[in-house]
Amino acid sequence: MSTSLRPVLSPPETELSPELLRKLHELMVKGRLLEERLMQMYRQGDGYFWIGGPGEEAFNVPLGLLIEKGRGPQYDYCHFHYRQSATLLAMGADPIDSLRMMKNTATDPYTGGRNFSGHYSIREWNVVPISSPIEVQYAMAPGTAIAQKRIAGGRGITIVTGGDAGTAEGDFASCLIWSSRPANPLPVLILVTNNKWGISTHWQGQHGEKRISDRGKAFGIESKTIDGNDPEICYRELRGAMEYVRSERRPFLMEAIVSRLYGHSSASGANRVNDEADCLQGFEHRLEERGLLTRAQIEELRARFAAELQEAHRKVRQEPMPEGRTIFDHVFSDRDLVRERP
Ligand SMILES: Cc1ncc(C[n+]2csc(CCOP(=O)(O)OP(=O)(O)O)c2C)c(N)n1
Repeated sequence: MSTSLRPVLSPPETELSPELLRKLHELMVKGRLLEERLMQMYRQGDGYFWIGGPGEEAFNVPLGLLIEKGRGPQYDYCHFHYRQSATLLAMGADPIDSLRMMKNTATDPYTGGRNFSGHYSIREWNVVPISSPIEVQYAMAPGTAIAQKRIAGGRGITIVTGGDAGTAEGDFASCLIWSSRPANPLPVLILVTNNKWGISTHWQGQHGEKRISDRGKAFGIESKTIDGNDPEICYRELRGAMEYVRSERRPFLMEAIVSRLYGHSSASGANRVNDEADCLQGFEHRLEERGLLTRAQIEELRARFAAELQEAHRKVRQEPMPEGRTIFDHVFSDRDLVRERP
């Protein structure tokens, strides 16, 4: 597939430590295997729908490692979209819970077995419920950022992610406008993972602007496009952008060019594509060349995670589905009031 998109290359900066590089790699492998297991579950009838982020690990893992997680406005607020499983893993989520959400078991801690795969919600970490209608998260993000701005000395920021096609929605424009009002600029890190597709519509026919990040310029928002397939670039650039938003209390718009390795979702077949760069393969070659990992160590890591996920799958298969009486739990703020209505 041809594309006219060229990421802006980052200037050389300080090297990341070997420990951090191995950690990034380990989480990227874990993230990829988790998605492959979820797709397998869907194919085996242990789930109704798959959507996730295989191909975005080089961006999503560094993001998760850099987030200041916690509850309340002193910590980062996360307004994510549905391709963020590797970010959650990097934040410390247990992979078995993603399997539970896939299987819609009552044990799913994110939605009690009531939502699609990839639709996380974690109050303790300020992970706002992920929405199926795309892009609404961009309109909500300024709200938490306003709360964070009001806190004197606060370093918490709001982080919002979404896809390239969704930037055509008005919610994205609302985010740019509300984050950059001169009277009250907001600490929002506005992220767009550009995989060059909106389900089956290619980027090239839809965007008059050269880069999505260019749209920030009109609002005076610091903006950048980066190579989202390179975890070292992603880590450094995200770290820099986050530090800017944390200390300046102003917005930053970052576009990351990523790959979509299994199509849009199970609705489009979830088959492996071979014409897009695989960030994990590229990173592994680099780590081998630098002598930081051997092929045998990489294979051992994969085998270990694959066995763990297989075991988790077996366990989740035995877990109960939610009971009918819980259907209104967590949907309305006052369940009894709703029940009393005629
Ligand atoms: C408001 C709304 N319109 C349309 C859809 C159908 N839809 C689901 S995903 C998607 C494509 C989104 O593409 P993009 O924003 O590039 O994100 P990606 O899925 O590629 O990461 C569309 C149109 C939807 N879910 N919500």
